[in-house]
Amino acid sequence: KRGFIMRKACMDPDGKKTPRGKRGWHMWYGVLRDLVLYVYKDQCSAVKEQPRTCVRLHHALAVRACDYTKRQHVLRLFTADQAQCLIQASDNREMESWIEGINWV
Ligand code: I3P
Repeated sequence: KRGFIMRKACMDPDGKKTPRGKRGWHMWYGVLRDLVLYVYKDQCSAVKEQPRTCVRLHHALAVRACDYTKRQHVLRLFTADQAQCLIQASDNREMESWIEGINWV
């Protein structure tokens, strides 16, 4: 699974709230592979550069973010290090596909 996503950090590792100034939405190109969500600037960088971030998905959980109503097609990703982020997909089908991908990698 791969594609453009919007991402917003909520909790840093150890469940600490992400500090102000770092909670904005940003667009990234995500690649799901081998229990990791690799986060790249764009499609091109995914081929030739190191990822900006690697989100480890072992013992992670993705659920539709029903409590987040400011945007549509948003999922909440809980990781084993107790970090949390929101990911917005382009439509509902994409969101379901990311949830499935993350929960079943
Ligand atoms: C954040 C940015 C986010 C906003 C967040 C702000 O500021 O405006 O869009 O989240 O609100 O802190 P910054 O870019 O300076 O980090 P929402 O879009 O969800 O409102 P928050 O403090 O409630 O997380």
